[in-house]
This record gives sequence, structure tokens and C-alpha cells, in this order.
Amino acid sequence: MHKLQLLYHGNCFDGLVSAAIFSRFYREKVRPQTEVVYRAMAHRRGDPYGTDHDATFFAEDNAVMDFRYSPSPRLTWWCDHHISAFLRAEDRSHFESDTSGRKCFDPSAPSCAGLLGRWLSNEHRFDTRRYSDHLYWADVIDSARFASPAQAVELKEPPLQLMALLESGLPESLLAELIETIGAKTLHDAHSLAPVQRRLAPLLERHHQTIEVMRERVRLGRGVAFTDLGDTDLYAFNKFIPYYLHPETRYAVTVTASPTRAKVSVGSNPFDRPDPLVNLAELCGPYGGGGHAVVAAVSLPPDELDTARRAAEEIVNHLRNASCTSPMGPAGPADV
Ligand SMILES: [Mn+2]
Repeated sequence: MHKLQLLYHGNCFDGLVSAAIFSRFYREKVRPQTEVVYRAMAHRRGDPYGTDHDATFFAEDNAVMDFRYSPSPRLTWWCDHHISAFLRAEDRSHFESDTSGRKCFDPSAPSCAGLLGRWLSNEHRFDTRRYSDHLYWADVIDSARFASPAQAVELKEPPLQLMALLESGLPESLLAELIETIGAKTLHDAHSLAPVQRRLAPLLERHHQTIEVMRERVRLGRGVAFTDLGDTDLYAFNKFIPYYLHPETRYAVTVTASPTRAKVSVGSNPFDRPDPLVNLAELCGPYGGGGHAVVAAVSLPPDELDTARRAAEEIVNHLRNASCTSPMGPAGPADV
């Protein structure tokens, strides 16, 4: 049977919703008799597609959603909104000279799923009205437009629990089941899947434990909240906890160590965005990281925790100095 390989940003609500919508679109509008092979992608040092892109894109059709561009002629569909989408300048020119009508990029889009939904409905006559709830939550989650730090941390709504579950890392088989369910049904149905419910209970318990550990450890200086969780197994932390604990936080830098990577997560307070903002994707770039201007990360192999800590220290210092030169001054507004 005809094969579509669908590569998507894994462990990410937006990546999954994008994959779900594209998969349905492809089988409804492009080629109904298709076997879809899903592949979750993660940002890492070096080229995530390996040295031979043509070999990575092995299927008849290869689509990438919510993840980096490749100039390989075997990449036939692409949609992304990451400002770090192009590894090299020539990749960007390659995309700009594309005339297939099957590639879409807009770094101003709050979510890839939202961008994909508008593009498929406007350019490819795909009815996305059934996905209005999906797209609403993808926009909220991927651009961190939560109503409050409490909404983002207390995780009462089912889509937010799905978000937390995805960030914790799931096996590819469950990711594929989730993509299929999200594409065919509601987010509520995806949330109700037995393997989802089974994993959620211990995850939410750990989440509350993480809040308490971060409460004890976070060091706030000049608006930068630094937390080192590298000696714990609390690597799937909710990135809004620092802003929930200390609303005056401008940037949060957190070191974590999981079995698969040492990581520095760098974010800016979405409820009180620093202005001017340090571009965090650019700040993480020299360490092999990337992401968005407002939230980015550096991921290293698991045995490079010390390197991650040194990178975190430099990033914290940079951000504290940046805070120093802001109009607010090092101590924030004067008391009145
Ligand atoms: Mn995204």
C-alpha cells in the first residue's frame, strides 16, 4: 500500500494536533488508501534528520509537521511556525523557491495546528470546522496564552492534562493511538483513553511533588528564576511553576536530567512578558539549542549534565545582565 511517513514534533500538544489534522486531511483529500507511519521528532544537537535526509524520508510521501525544514526532495509536505525552522540560510532559500504549494511557514502563528488548519482550509479545501476546539487549545497551549499561572499549573481542563502527559514523554505506539483519536474524535475522547487515564494519575501526583521541590529550590535574582533539578528525576516539570510561585519572575532557567537527555529549559514570563525581550532561541543557539523567541531549550546527551549546567549558568548570567540594563533597572520599580 502507498505509504506516508508523518514526522511531527513529539511530546508536544501542538505537534500531535498538527499530525492528527494532517493525517486526516491526507487520507480524505490526497490519497484514501494510505498507510501512515508516524515518527516523533525531538530537537537535539546536530541535524535531527541525520546525515542523509533522503534516507530518513524513506516513504513515497514524507510530511513534517511543527518541526524543522529539510531541503531533501523527498520531503513532500511541510508546515511549521518555529523561528528556528531553517538550520542553514540555503534551507530557507530552498523553501522560498518551492512552487509545490505543499509547504507552509509562518513564524508569527501561535500554533502550527492553527496555521495548518487555516492553510488546509483556504488552499486545500479541507473542512476544519470539526477541529475548532483542537485549534483553540493548540493556540492557547503553544503560545502559553493561559488565563492565569494557576490555570497553567493546576491543570484542571482535560486538554491541559493531555499537554502535561505529552511533555512527560510517551511511547510511539501510544502517541500514534492519540494522533488517530485526536484526528477522528474530540480531545475529551483522547483524554478518556484507558492508557491515558492510567498514566495521568501518577503523573499529576508527581506534578504536585515537583511544585513543592521547586518551591524549595528556586533562586530568584534580578528577575531570573534558576532551578537545578539535575540531581532529581523530576525532569518533566511544568514550565509555568516558576511564574506561579513567583509572579515577579521575568525569565526562568531550569536544568533537568532525564534518562535520554540533559536539558536547559529557558522561558520568559508569559503573564508579564519582558520588554525588551531577549530572544531565547538565539540565546540557546550557540549551545546547540533552539525554539521560539519567548521559550527555548538546549538538549544534550544524558552524560553531559555538567555541560548543561555550565550553559545554564552562562544563560542565567546573560539574562540577569539583560534585566540590569532594562528600563526597570536591577531592583525593579522604585517603592512609592
Ligand atoms: Mn508548535
